[in-house]
Amino acid sequence: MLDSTLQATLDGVLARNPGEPEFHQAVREVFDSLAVVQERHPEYHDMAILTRLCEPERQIIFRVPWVDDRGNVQVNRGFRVEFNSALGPYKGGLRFRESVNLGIIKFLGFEQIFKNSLTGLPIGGGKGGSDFDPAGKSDGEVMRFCQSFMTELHRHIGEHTDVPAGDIGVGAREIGYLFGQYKRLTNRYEAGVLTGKGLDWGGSLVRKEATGYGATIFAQEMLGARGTSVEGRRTVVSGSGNVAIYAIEKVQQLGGIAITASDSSGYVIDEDGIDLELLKQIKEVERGRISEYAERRGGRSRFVSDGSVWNVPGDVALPCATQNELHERDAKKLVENGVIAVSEGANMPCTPTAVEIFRDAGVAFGPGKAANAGGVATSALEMQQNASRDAWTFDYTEERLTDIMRQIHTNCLETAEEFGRPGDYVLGANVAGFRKVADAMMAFGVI
Ligand code: NDP
Ligand code: 2IT
Repeated sequence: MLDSTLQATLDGVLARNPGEPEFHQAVREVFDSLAVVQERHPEYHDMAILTRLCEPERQIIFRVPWVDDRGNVQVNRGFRVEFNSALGPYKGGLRFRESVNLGIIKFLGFEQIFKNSLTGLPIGGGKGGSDFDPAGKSDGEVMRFCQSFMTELHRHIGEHTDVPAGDIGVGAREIGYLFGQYKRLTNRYEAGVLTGKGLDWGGSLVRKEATGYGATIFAQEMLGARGTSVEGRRTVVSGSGNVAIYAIEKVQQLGGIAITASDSSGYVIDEDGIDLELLKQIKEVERGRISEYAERRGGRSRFVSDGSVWNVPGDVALPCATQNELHERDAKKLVENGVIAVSEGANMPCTPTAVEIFRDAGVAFGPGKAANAGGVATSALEMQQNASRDAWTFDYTEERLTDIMRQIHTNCLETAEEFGRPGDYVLGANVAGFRKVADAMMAFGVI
């Protein structure tokens, strides 16, 4: 229950942002956690910290015209929401997918503020994207779209201002086209303006792997706190993109067995454990569909086109596809099947009711803003390397990532304990992420 001042603030935020259910969902969750902070820190309310935090510093919406392979003019909509720069330049990915709208970008940007704060690195929160979907487009079409997108975006970003990266639908190919156009328009080799770059032109080792590795490391830490580990554990994974692939890789490195992967057409289950080289070949190289995995793998693997991947029994669940992909019934099924840990590789993949079910059942639950922070943290390490014109080794960079994930885990756990909710990683992540941003905003005065 929120007290009346907090409730009034929340009502105000919801009312001034109509028709944005995902943004409302993300804001509500944070407010629920912050009730305990508000009691101890009335000064935050006096300075309208929450009201200001929920209002993006800047929102840019722009037309993205481009010409398809048949010579037809296409028009998409571009977004960049520069949410909060109290801790550093706005930082966060770009999502290219048909379903993208302002509310989705705002929920992602809002979550990014707290996630970036939790990394302990100097990055603010932002997010962007477009309702353009690279799936089914030729390389030439993707290139022309990216060039048009950057022709507007370049005026708003910069290594000290706003540093985009990838998200759904944006990988190394898209970042390459975007960086090329930025370089051409500005006549500057400003490597730190984008992260997730190719290794030959300013990218960081481990960035590609970082989000997925980090989500599994977070699961390992949560299990460690309960005296067990990922080793030997059956792990159910959704998605088969950047995050899912490297979450599976880390599960395998830690001795676990990842038995599923999915995309928007269905899921595959492989009782012998996912063959990662085959999955990478189909998804990263050929940009194919997940059903091809079962066709080529054979053995004890099969493709399921109807039904939920969460019906597959497992000890650990790693949702790595998209928001609200794991519902109440899925959570019930997972609990019934004995799941002990859930670590969110995706942003907000579990619905609020699903999260409640995990909490009531005593399942270790790692919320996305903590569990998937390894990606943006390694983006910040890429920025460090760019600023010092250096390139670190894989091992050194991975060691830094692992340390950061462990620190986030400890911070969440200790903060939850401090506020009388031991083991509540949602509360721990929201409060720990919030405090640092709020204190910086207090220091800056009303801006
Ligand atoms: P990719 O585009 O590489 O992969 C996305 C995967 O999720 C694909 O398998 C895709 O299937 C599936 N998917 C996407 N939307 C849906 C949907 N509506 N229903 C079913 N399946 C869907 O993206 P990422 O792996 O980079 O991102 C996955 C999640 O992780 C997102 O929530 C993102 O915000 C989050 N994240 C990503 C980070 C990163 O560094 N990349 C960092 C932190 C979080 P299909 O091929 O059919 O579209
Ligand atoms: O949601 C996320 O944290 C990302 N998509 C990564 C952001 C980044 O700047 O690396």
